[in-house]
Amino acid sequence: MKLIGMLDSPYVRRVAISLQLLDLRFEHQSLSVFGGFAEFQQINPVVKAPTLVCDEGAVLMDSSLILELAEAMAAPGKSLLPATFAERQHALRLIGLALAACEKSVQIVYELKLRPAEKIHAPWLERVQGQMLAAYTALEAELQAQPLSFENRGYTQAGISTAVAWHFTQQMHAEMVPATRFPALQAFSVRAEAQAPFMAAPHGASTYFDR
Ligand SMILES: N[C@@H](CCC(=O)N[C@@H](CS)C(=O)NCC(=O)O)C(=O)O
Repeated sequence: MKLIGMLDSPYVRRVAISLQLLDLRFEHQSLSVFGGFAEFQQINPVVKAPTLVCDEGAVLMDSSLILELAEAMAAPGKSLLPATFAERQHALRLIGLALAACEKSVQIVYELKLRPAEKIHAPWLERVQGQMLAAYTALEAELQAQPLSFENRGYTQAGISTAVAWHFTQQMHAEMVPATRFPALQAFSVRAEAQAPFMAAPHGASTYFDR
């Protein structure tokens, strides 16, 4: 199967890291939804990153749906989601907060980089910034109450999505979300970025390389 999209997208990155941890082999094509729009259209006319081209030919999009398929493809007993109800509920809350933080961070990028300066709508930008901060404030409180960990290869989708979201926002909008105000998230992110599956899929324009 082939994962399409650039690793500067937190959605593409969470999929690239998760596929490795689920022991699912994949090729990666680092294609931009902007600079590579026409080429992307040939693969997926909707031009959404990530796109997954399955071995059977199906073209999937949306990171959570791709990860749902990946969980179904993984060997029995291999999963990034906890099995018990209480732990699953907690994991889904963290993943939801991380995805909301990603969505708001990406909206801010589009607002600031795609629109001409005179067309930026300040009230909308303020609202989205507030939502992004609310998501990180809630995530920080969750991590303070119950720390996430990668010790003993304890990778979970909640951990991956939280770490990827935080790193993305720090790359794009560090001034809006000062790391000093979110010490648990910052410390967890530093540990996550030092892990092999994260280093193999670094934020940016490069291609995931199967080492
Ligand atoms: N909910 C989607 C969001 C994916 C998304 O918005 N990706 C961006 C790149 S970061 C994209 O495809 N942008 C192009 C567009 O929406 O036109 C997911 O989880 O995959």
